[in-house]
Amino acid sequence: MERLHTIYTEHHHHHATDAVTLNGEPLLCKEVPARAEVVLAAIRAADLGPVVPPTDHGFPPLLAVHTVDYVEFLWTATMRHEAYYGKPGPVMAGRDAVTNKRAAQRPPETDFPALRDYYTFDYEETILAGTWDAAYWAAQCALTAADCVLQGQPAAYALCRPPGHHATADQYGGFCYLNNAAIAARYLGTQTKKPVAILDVDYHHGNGTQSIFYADPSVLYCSLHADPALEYPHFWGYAAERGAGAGLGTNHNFPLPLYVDDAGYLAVLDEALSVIRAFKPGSLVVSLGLDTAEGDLIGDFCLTPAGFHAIGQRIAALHLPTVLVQEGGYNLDTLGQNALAVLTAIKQET
Ligand code: Q9C
Ligand code: ZN
Repeated sequence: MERLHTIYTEHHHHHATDAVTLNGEPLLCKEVPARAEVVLAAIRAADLGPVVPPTDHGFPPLLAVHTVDYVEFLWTATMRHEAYYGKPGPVMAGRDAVTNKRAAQRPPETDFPALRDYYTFDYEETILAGTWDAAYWAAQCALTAADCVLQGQPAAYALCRPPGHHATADQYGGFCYLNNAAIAARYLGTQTKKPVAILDVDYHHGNGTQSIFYADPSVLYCSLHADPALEYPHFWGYAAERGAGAGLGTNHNFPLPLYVDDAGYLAVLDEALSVIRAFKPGSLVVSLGLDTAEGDLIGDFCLTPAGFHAIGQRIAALHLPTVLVQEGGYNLDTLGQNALAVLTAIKQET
């Protein structure tokens, strides 16, 4: 392929996780704006292809994945926080967040702290004044990348920030608010009327994506990730989770031991790719986390740039229209190089 399009917008800066203090202390969130900027700089330096802004698809494709009450909460959370506490946020989940994993009743409108904790499974998360704007436009980046492949390009890359794969239909967590990959997958399925496969190579299990499509036979979810017995998100990502109802058999988890290297990773990736081939999808969405890299600040895998290049080659060898969606990856010294290793392989092989 001549030119691999990158979809990028500066809106992500409004989710300014590097500029937050809580009781005088910095937030110390590793999901920072500089992540997107180092990837963008690497793409520009290598002249990978055009960098284009997202087009606005509005709310319908977001609401095809997320509930309207959740979207409304995210959109208004910092305003509601200020109205309730009489001072501006950030919105920080409270300790009740962790109790909300099972069926629960939505608390009354007037109980802001309970509502806040109802909509997250993760008490370390925060919603800032600009989080909604950044999350909205990240989802639009994924949708615009989907448009590129719908228009006939073999692949396109959405440089999404914040990431998305931990976000469920109605809960945020793990740095994720709107599930960019799920939104793109649902949109591709609707537009093409064909099954869609999602390959999630982030270090963490994409519990949000899994849950959104768990009973949906038209979307295959395959994920390689650190064993949830040892790693976040702790409660999801086991191999026994195979889907439910009509979607039984369309969810495949490949938990891996810590410190897995290129060879160990690629052997299991080949198993996942066989599952995807057998599903005969019309298109592919890749949740492209790069926190599997050696030296990542959060992940404990040991993938090298050569490993990332091989991942890109194997994805390209599927010969499917492919939307790549940026997820995790936290070492600013290697993130750009590793993204480029995957993306140049996709560009060369398709
Ligand atoms: N104290 C993504 O890579 N942090 N999210 C766990 C435990 C959550 C990672 C810290 C990591 C979420 C998109
Ligand atoms: Zn991750």
